[in-house]
Amino acid sequence: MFKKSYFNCVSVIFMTLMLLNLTACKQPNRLEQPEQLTVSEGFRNPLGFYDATPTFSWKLPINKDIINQSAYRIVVASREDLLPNNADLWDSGKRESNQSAWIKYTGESLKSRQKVYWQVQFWNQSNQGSEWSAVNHFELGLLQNKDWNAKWIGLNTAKDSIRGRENVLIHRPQYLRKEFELLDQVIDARLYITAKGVFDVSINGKNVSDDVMSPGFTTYDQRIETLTYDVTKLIRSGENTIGVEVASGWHSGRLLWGTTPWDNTISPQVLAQLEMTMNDGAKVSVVSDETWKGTTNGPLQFAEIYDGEIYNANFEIPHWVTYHFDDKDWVNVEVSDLDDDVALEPKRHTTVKGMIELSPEKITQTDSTTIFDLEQNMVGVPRVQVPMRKGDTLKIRFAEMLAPDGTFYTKNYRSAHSTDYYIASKDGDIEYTPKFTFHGFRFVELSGYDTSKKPVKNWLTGIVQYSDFENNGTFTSSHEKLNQLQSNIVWGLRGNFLDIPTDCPQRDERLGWTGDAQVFGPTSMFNADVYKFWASWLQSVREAQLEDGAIPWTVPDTRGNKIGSSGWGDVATIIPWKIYRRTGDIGVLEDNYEMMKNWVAYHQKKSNNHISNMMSFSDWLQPYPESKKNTGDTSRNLIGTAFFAHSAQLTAQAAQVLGKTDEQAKYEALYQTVAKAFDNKFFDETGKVKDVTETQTSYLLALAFELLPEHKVKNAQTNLLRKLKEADYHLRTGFLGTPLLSKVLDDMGEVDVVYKLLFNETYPSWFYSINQGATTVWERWNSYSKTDGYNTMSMNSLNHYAYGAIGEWMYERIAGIAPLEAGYKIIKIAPQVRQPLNAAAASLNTPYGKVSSSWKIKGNQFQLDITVPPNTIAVVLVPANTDQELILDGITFSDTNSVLLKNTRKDAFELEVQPGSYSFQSVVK
Ligand code: RAM
Repeated sequence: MFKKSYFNCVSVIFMTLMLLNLTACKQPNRLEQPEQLTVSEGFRNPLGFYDATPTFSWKLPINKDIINQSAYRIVVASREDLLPNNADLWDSGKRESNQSAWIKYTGESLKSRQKVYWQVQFWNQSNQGSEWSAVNHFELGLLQNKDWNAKWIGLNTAKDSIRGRENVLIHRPQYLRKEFELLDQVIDARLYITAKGVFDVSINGKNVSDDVMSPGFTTYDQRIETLTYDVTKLIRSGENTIGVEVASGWHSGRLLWGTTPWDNTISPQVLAQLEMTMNDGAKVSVVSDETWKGTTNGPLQFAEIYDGEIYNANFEIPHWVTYHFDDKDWVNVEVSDLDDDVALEPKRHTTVKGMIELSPEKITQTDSTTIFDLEQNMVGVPRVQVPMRKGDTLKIRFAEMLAPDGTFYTKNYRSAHSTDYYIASKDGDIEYTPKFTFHGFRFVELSGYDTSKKPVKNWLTGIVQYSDFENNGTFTSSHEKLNQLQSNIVWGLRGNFLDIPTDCPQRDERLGWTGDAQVFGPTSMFNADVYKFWASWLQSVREAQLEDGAIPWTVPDTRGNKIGSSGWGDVATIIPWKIYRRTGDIGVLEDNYEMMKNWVAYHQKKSNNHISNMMSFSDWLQPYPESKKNTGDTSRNLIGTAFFAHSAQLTAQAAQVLGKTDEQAKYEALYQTVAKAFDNKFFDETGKVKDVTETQTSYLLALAFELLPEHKVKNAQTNLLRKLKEADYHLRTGFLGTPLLSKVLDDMGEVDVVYKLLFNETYPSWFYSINQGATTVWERWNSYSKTDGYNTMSMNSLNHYAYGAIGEWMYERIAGIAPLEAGYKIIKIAPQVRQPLNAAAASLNTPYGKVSSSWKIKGNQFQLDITVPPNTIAVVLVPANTDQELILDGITFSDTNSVLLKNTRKDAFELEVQPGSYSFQSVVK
């Protein structure tokens, strides 16, 4: 009996295993899992997330069996163990769709603090399913003001009435602390925190994060961003202390035009809420309230963005963020309630951090000072490690460049003192990194150190700070100066993406100038993963938009003068549209559509019979202005009318994408009407500018924005070429005209002329500044020259990204990667091969994965290597003498499943290419 049942049991197990094996064999192999999952504008597993109605995106793995996606399924749950089969928040079900980015969440509504888990699987072109992706997650921050029990706290630093530069009220930095005891073990702890000002927080003596200048710069009178940190590991059972340092920052500090419209007499304040879950499930919280104490008697005596810091080590407060610290000399904080009309919202893009460290290449010593050369104009702070003598003051000065005699050139900082001081409390080595300021510099001058010691390079490190984003693309070529230009563009981006897009990072300005943003935004999207950065700033633009639709000159608006400028305010239409083209995410159009319409309405209000009379900074800093004005020679009204038409056209296009047919027709008609008025007013019958000064930019605007009737286009193009020829093929364009040059000439078939302009070595040109030693893009084509020294104008930034706008054309046309459909679902790869280049290459992370194009030419042998990401298709133009053969991956080309010849042009093979990597060779000429 026993024996028999034993036998039976074994056979049952055996049979089951066989069966299982059989079913396993029958199951088709699952494809590899999707990768690089992100939510909303590209966040990876965010904590303190802002978006309760997120979108989901993923990328298909690279595999020869994966060409396209035919379907997907997303599952979302409140606990990881519920996935994939018991998703309690949302199960999209299997959806037939090739969309693998920006899928809207339509599940249960999500709330503050909620942790959400999700994963996705897809099916390929032959309906073969993939493995489930890894489980990703996000955790929402505090979404509403009512989630806060904390109060704003701080000391009244206004009452000291200290006045600084430009007579602006100075707030001494504050140190705020609170002790608390916990009876039990903490299993989970979140710190929600923000400031009116900028803060740095630590718990039990340990820094909570390496973020700097948080919470960043928003329209403070409407919205302040909040940060969320997982501090579980910093909190212990028993005695704990939290300490916050807070300084003026953008909120209560000095900004151009004196003070801020949100009133810098308000002393900096902190809002903090520490929420803990204990071992037994109990919730305990510690919030900023009247029980906190504070002092301004700490080492940081002064901190201003423009002017720098004063750190006096004699005032250091050892152990002030530990429990038994005696704070009897500290005072109770003042407390105020939350303002109902200022929304507290989780930060919606990444924080600023020290991203790169630079070491000096050269040092030059005089008797008592040493100059360190980082060989790169950068933005951030220094870390100094120097020997000092007790009581001495280390003075740290900055400069973007040296005067020809080797002395410091700081005139272009204007009123920004941009100097840090460290006062030593003892003999010996000190280490200091400024906390609540930043500088734009390549050179650092130190004085006040112990001169008995010989200065060495490692006394100084340059810490490059910018909003924490990743590279999104690369561009290289066979031409050293073009590569330097690319590097200057990228450094301009790093230097001016410090929480908001700024005009410049070093002088008494550093503001969100809308025109500069409009001009450089598109190029930034190639080089860096900045969708979230722009989406966040666009929220500030929406908030800053005035009743009548005007967009302030700078956002956040620091001037409050209630008027818009054409070409600047058009950031409202141009950036959302450009982001949509790059990402394919219609969310950015949905969010900004009302703003676009309102801006067009403002244009309308500022026009008579559709001819604009709007204020404008015009073609800012055009070289050789006859008018001798910064605004250049192009008619203000011509510029305004051109942008009116263009913004109406972009709004029509946005309406079309959003399916708003009536509005599309309305804005399309408006665009046509304004274009017609523009043509009548500013162009004669022969396509020549009339009644106003004829400039390169007047033709560029007319052609770029398609404002002329068909029969005048050719003549206008000829006139533009004449103007260029008159200038010996040099540009005569400022901020608004320059970005249009390459596109307009390219559309005219004049790529040779673009190359000529781009490779010009003489003023005004991109390489001119490179020849003068530029390591970033300059505000003026001749901010400095080896022969004449510095431009004498006070407005002379050496880190101004606007002219870096040419970068878009370098990626799209020199390397040749452009979207044919929004988001690069269809890609065009069509490099423009011209001397003096023998090679160029670019790669770009699209929503579907990395696309790359790399070409080289030797004699008449041309080679193009490309990668097309999964779930896209590419139209590739291989330049060639098409009488000669085309080689694909080493063998004579004939149609394959992946590459089809669509057209044989005289000078190129046009191919349709499926995802994968390919190498083409052709004979040119
Ligand atoms: C300057 C800024 C900026 C420009 C405005 C009009 O002060 O630096 O670049 O947009 O003027």
